[in-house]
Amino acid sequence: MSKIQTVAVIGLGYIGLPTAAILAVNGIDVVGVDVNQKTVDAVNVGQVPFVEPDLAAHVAGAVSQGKLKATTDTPAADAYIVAVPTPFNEDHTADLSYIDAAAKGIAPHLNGGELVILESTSPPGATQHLGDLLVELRPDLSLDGSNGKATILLAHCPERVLPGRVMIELVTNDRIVGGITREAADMAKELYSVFCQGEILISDAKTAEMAKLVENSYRDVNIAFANELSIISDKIGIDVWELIRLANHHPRVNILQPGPGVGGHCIAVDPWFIVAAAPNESKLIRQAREVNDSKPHWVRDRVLAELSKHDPEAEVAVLGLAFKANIDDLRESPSVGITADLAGRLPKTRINVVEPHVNSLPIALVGYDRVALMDIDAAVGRSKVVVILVDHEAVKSFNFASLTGKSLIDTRGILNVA
Ligand code: SAJ
Repeated sequence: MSKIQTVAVIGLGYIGLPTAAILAVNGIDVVGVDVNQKTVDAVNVGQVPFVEPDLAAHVAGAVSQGKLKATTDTPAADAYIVAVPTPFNEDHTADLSYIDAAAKGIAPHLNGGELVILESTSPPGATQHLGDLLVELRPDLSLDGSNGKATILLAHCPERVLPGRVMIELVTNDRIVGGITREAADMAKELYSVFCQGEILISDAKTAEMAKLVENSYRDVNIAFANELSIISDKIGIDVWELIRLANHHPRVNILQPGPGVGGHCIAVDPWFIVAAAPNESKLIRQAREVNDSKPHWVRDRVLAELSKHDPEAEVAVLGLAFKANIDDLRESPSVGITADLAGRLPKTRINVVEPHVNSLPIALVGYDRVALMDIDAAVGRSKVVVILVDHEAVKSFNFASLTGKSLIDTRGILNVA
């Protein structure tokens, strides 16, 4: 039985809420803390404010058993898990203000001996920054027992779950636990053992921070390679999907898939934290980001080129807004960017948007009277240029066979599945 009986999870977003729920269904008394009253109210009646398979059942179960509740004020607890956003500033450095706000909420409740875990994806040094702030706010405490002071056990445990598979991967993924001290790492490992069936690997905080950033950069660099191949293939007139399929028959080659760009709040963000930490040394990582960030412009130019082949009244169908298939998450989505870019450049063109996972257009597309959300049959039926941006099941199962006289741009290769 864990020494930790009560956990406060600060930030009830895409990571905090699933973590709170999985701890609660495994017997821990969990209080979720969020600045958003609507989120707090939703959780307290067992509801979830976003789509993630199985999350609703976990939250509803935990709340009905009295193991999970939510509040806007940080309570006293045996352990605190900080899962707040770490967006980047204009200059690509990390904005740690949400971490700082969490520290201010936690500090008054500490007596020494509590575990504080930073889960938010963070630049190297952020866990130490959090620790420095806690000790500044509570000079009677220390991070390592120095000067005989009681200790705050501080660790970084990056989340690595894949949106769409969060409730499975929380349990099955291996986990890295980087402690400011070994004692902190051991206690964090004990807490994660409550629900994690994967291996829990111990390191120091900065290495754990970098491990998370490196995992996402690895993927970003490899997607950039695929995206660059798609542009090269288009230029020399070959099918990139066939090219990758063939090359991947090599036993040591595994090229990822090109797309309209890289979206989401992780892969498109995290590599910048490495670049900011070592700007002159991160050449490949920066270049990959730039390749992926420029892919939406290339897609936009292809749409404009196809549109110019049709009459001036021709309409465009945009299939998918989410940052990847079968989720409702539009954050940092290249598809939203491409659609907004087209809407801005084509004030006279109707843009028919299909996104089966949302009920209304995102803010970036509001205010354009010629941009409308509709079902896929209507959108494809009335449009001369059809651009596939997301490989949602609803898009993949559509019959594209008879689109005579229309231009079809497939950024996800769903028409080329062998
Ligand atoms: N994408 C491609 N081609 C591919 C794979 C992905 O264009 O072959 C695009 C997707 O369409 C999407 C973006 O990349 O726009 C990111 O999607 P993803 O499925 O690769 O990753 P995320 O952002 O949903 O989740 C990632 C995961 N990291 C890794 O796989 C290394 C997840 O494990 C992390 O927990 C998550 O980031 C996070 O929170 O950091």
